[in-house]
Amino acid sequence: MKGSDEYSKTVSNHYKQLMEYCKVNQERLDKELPPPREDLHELLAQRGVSRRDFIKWTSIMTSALMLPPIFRPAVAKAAENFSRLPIVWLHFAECTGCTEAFLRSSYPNVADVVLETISLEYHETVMAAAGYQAEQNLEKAMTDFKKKFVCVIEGAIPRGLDGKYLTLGPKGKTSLHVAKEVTRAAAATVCIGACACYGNIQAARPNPTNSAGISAVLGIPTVNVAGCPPNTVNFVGTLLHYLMFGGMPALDSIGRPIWAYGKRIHDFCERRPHFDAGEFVEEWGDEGARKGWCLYNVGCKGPYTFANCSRVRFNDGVSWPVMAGHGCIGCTEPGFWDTMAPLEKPIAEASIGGGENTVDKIGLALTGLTAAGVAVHAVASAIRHKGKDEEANHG
Ligand code: FSX
Ligand code: SF4
Ligand code: F3S
Repeated sequence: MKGSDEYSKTVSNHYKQLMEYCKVNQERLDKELPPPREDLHELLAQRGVSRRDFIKWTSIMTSALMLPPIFRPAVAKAAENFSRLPIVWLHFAECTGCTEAFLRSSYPNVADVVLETISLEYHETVMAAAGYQAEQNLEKAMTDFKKKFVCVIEGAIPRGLDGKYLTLGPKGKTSLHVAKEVTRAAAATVCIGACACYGNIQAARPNPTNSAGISAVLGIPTVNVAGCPPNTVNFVGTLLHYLMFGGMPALDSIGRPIWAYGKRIHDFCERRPHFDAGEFVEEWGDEGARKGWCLYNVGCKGPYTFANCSRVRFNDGVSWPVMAGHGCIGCTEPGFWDTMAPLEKPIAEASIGGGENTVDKIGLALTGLTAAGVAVHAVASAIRHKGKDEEANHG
């Protein structure tokens, strides 16, 4: 009993200190960031989103970020400050599905309205400027908000032919050149989507353009909001964290925020009881499919995939791939087109039947690897921050 009291006291003191840190940081940002471009509450009212929905959403985001309820007002303040954070959003080799996923919700929810307030200094899909004017806007944003803006990158970088597979703007700069230039001037770089994180479809075998993700190409640390496309909650949560604590959240060994990508899909899946009971869909449309049984035998890669899809779902919690009836294809994992193939069959046919054991062993091994990766990352970051300045990190 005494031990558990001690533990509660330690935890509560830890959160009090974190809260203090958050307050100091939010006060600093209040002084440093440009004034709000939008009044979030006015915009929420205009879009028909109630105050009650906003409060409910801040509670959901607080727990999604693995923070106790005392942080709810700080999350609300960070959301109100969203429009003050300058963002430069670059597009490289990708399908623009990430941007589309964020812009195309059928009805506005709180996260959509918060995203609507975002201060996009440069975003090729939504900005009116083109050609030289667009390039000037980018240069102006990099100067006006030097080391204060967040660079968001969607898409991989083709390295083949000295980067000439992808050129941008009237001067024909390669994506390699633009990425180096902009990330050097940014306070932080957030990769949105599997393409910018790890190369994705562009880098799938045989990868004729020699494409890869931003961190691998530039040798800089990036925050990887993985998924194809990623969940809006994971992007908004990452920026909320930045606006609360002045830095990016803790990352796993491959750059993904642990609060969003720290757990396996399989361990929170609503079909999991059927997996444990050995009840599997064997082919599309069979009786098992109608009964909502486990999709492992038709290729679900949930046991090998780390993400919060089964917990937070998509489109305001409406659904997610497995709920819609198709297995997870592992889109938050590096190289999933190659490593998770065939997408509609189990990776190892031999594991069917004895699957339970095998899959759980793989899951445990992966969990162990991620935990080890987290520890390695923490040590590596500490060394990096001790020994090098930010410029050096940008290589
Ligand atoms: Fe990639 Fe995003 Fe998949 Fe597409 O742009 S993560 S191909 S949804 O759009 O980068
Ligand atoms: Fe859910 Fe897929 Fe795991 Fe089955 S294998 S329980 S469908 S995540
Ligand atoms: Fe991707 Fe699997 Fe989630 S396919 S969206 S990680 S359920």
